[in-house]
Amino acid sequence: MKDDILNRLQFSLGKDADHASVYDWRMAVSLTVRDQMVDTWFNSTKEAYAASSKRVYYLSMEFLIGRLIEDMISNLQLEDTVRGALTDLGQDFDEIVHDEPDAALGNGGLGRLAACFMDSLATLGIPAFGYGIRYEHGLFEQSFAQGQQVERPETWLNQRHAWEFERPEVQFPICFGGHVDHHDGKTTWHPSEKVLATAYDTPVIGWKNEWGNTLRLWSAEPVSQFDLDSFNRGDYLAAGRSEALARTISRVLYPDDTTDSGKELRLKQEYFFTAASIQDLMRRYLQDHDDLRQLPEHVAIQLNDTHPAIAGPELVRVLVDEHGIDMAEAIPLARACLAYTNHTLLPEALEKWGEWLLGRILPRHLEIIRIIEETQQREHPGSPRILEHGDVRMGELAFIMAHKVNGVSALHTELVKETVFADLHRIHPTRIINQTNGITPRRWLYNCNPGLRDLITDAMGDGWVADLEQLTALKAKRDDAAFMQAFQASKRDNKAALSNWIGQTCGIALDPDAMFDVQIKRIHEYKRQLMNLLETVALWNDMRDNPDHDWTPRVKIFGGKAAPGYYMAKDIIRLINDVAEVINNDPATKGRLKIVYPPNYNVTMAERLIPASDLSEQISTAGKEASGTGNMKFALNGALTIGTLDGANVEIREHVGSENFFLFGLTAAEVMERRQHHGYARAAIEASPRLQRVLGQIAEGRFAPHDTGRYHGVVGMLYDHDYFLVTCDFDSYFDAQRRADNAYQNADNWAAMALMNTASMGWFSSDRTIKGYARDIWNAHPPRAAMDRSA
Ligand code: T68
Repeated sequence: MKDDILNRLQFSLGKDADHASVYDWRMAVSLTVRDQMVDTWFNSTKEAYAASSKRVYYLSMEFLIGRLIEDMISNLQLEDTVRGALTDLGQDFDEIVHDEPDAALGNGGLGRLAACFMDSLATLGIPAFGYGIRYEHGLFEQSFAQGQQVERPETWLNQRHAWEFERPEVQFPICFGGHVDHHDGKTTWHPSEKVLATAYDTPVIGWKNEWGNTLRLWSAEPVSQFDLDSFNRGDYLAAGRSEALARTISRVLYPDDTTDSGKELRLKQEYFFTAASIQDLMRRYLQDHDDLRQLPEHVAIQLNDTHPAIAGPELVRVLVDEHGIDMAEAIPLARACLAYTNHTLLPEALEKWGEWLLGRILPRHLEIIRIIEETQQREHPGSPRILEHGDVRMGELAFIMAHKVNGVSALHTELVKETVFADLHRIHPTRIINQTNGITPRRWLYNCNPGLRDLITDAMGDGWVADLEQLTALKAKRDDAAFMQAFQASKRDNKAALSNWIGQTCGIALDPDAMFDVQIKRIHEYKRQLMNLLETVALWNDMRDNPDHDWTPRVKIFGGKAAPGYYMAKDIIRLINDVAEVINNDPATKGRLKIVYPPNYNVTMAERLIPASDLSEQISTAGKEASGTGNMKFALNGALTIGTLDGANVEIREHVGSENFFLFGLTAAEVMERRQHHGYARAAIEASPRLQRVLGQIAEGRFAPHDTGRYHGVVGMLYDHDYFLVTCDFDSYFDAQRRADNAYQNADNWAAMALMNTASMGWFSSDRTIKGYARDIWNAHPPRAAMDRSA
């Protein structure tokens, strides 16, 4: 390993050890590690070909993969080797690992789920490709200026990406615009614009290096580099214009989660990566098959939300216009390949495109959508329409072109059946199924929490890493005093390490024995960071009123970004920072209450915070969080949840036991019912003196003394249109927090509850989720049957 690293340093980086920077060392290590997985990767491809396996194609606008170096090293079981080699070379392993920038190619849960799925597909040995976009700029970098969010472009590709292989030979033309000709029964699309999609492949190697799949990300390039005529005329800007325009398509990740931005460039991005992926998978299929009617036996295409929903019409277009299959046959053939995952019920997130815009960018696809619409209406008169009020509704399109549609938690799936797709569900009663989300235990326990990982492995071996349900054996350890002591110590160590980091990065001193209460996720009204903050102010008031009470010391940690155009979310961020400023400097609550909000929350920060958490905030308005996956990461790492009956919280509570979960709040049915009552928010505020007082303080400018009107908008919203029922759930939430306070006072009992969480979370492995998709949707199997470790 040492020689390999030095060779790489010399021959790939052109540096000698005496002059190498941390970056040089990291690249040398990464390339060395990468070499070690290439055999597995090649062999997996060969085996999938030899077995003529069905392949899974996971199409996703986002893959929030974060840093890869630790995944790669641990999947290859090289931790000790690499660490040892670097120590011998006088280098610091941890410093080198932390030098890798996060690949932030996603907004949040949806993109991170795709990354966990890639890990599980490889671990299970299911032949699969992840297809997405190689954004030059991932999710923006967040900083705070006087408490307000400032966004700066993210620049991960300013450095070489160590894990990818550029594939200049894998290149497909992608067309836009123009018009369509119908002649002698033949249809021709004459596009007005063309770009090239170039592939970049990142190997995704499963646990213990047994199987490797590919994450193939597309980058947009111009058809011709630059216009030599313009250049020779001296018009240098014109010479590069078409190049710049083409590259725009893969330039930046849209930072709006859960709002449909409806922008032309976004539609082009969606079609760009979808069309490239379909050309690629068709080429692969036609290499060793000639009958396109067998396509569904070999190809499963999963649409991660509606963003790649144009895959339906695109696949039909390819089958009909390029391969001469009848339209009537092509539609069901495409449907048999396609499946669609819904991730949200929020109306503002349901994608739609103006018919006019879609027709201008993709004229042939609009024609095909009309034919799909007619076919659906003929077969199912009265069916909900894809085309409505001048819009193309991508949810309906995805549903109608999919043989299976899935929700991401039990509750969410029921709500999908009852609300957004109620009418389509009546027509296609077996199409909607549930696949509750999961998380990869490799990243979210094994790598991010070495203390707990070693404790578990010492107790039961490492079989749990690829078979997480084995963790139930830990339940027997609750009466083992030595084990419980070590369990508590590992949490304490993680909290001490986090306190150090927060001291260094935020300049705030924390007491590692305080309860670490954490809410990390995108800032959104439905996730109710505001309710958490109001409760914090109420607690502060109570602490000041009763200074002699035996208060449980708390550290409230927030993390998360707001979409740049989401003004209410940005006000909430500013309010958190303003409140933190006042409370953190109040001598009356010193040592009892702190608020920290480290900027630029990302995957790497999650890996730091989650293992050091005691309490996990999962407090969305019931019915709004489709699943949540952060909730699973916390519980697996031994945090207790304070939460509503929303998304996967419901199933987490069933697994860990209601006595190990702090439940509060209205149910989804009660939420819908409450909204019918006129003036529900004012009534709730009137009934809660505690809440009234907090809202009064905020409205008076207690936390913005030089700009007292700053939060009138926020407070006014709570009084007049509190759509997410912060006011209605406030008292119930406050009470649940006090139950958590009391429970925390008994450290041994708290640890026993935490252990029950860790021990009960095996079912939430994304390995279980992927087996569900493979069985119920894809009918895909590992070519090596022996790979099914759960047998
Ligand atoms: C999330 N959705 C759900 N969307 O909110 C979360 N949307 O409950 C669930 O656990 C997770 O998906 C995985 O199923 C998102 O993260 C987006 O990020 C998004 C991005 C662009 C446009 C729309």
